[in-house]
Amino acid sequence: MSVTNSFSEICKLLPQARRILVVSHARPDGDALGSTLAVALWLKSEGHQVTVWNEDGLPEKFSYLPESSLLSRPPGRLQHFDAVFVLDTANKERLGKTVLASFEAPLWIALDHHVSNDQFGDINFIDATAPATGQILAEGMLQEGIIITPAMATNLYVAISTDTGSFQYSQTSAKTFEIAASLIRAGVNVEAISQAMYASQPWRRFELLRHALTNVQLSPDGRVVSFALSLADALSFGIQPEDTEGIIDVARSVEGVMVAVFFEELPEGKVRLSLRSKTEAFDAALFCSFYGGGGHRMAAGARIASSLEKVEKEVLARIAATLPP
Ligand SMILES: [Mn+2]
Repeated sequence: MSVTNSFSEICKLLPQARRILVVSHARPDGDALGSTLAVALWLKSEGHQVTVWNEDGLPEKFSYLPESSLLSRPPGRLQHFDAVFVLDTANKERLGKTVLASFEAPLWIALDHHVSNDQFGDINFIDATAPATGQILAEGMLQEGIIITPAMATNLYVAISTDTGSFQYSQTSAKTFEIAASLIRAGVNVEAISQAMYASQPWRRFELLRHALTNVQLSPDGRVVSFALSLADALSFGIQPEDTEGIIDVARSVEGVMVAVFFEELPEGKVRLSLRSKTEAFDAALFCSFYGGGGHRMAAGARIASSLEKVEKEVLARIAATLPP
């Protein structure tokens, strides 16, 4: 295992790899998918034979990403590659069982911004100060003089925009805006892509939002807001796994709230916990690591094997005990 701190070292290694697999974490978000597609398009333009997988395929709501049809689900039978490029993924397991069972590669390249990244690659380029994996990639590509096509620029822009909560979260910096400006010069249509990202939700998700707004709970001290979604309700709305993404950010928007929590009941007796922190005094990643999860200081998650009621009670009590008086 070795650690590298530069994108150029990755670039130097690539010519020796002909067949390259590009992957990112299961239940992919905009950063995972945008980064994956941007890298795939870049490697294709360099003449590599590129395969792009995600454990959960392409969620319907990301079908607007340019060249998104490059991405497919892993086949479930073993294939051989010269290298695998792993993006936005803190540890191997996050790739998902089927992805891991579907390939062998002598060279693992990991590029990520999760502080919890365990450096599973042969080459690891981890920048935990970056708000998105897409920003690390765009910065590297700009520095290396790689030609960024409009399709690559749009994928990178989506990666950065979605992971920064539309250029709002704590690690959004002057550099983030400079890189975004370069991507816009490279051909991003800001109005069109913003509408695709933020103004194109299906009605079923809006129904879920209405349900959330009706059932959301505020703690007596006004510092913790929480919402629980049962499996029965999820089924009645006919929601897709990606529909619950971002519901928590509506709750987060309440004045005085320090922590927002979303409990989602999953099949097989598990609960998905999503956490957002609005204060330095509460580290969401640290809190979730107690349950075997992880993420970032301001946004993290975990999966807990227990009933929805038990998890709700236990987690809310633990948050109350963790927050400063
Ligand atoms: Mn990310």
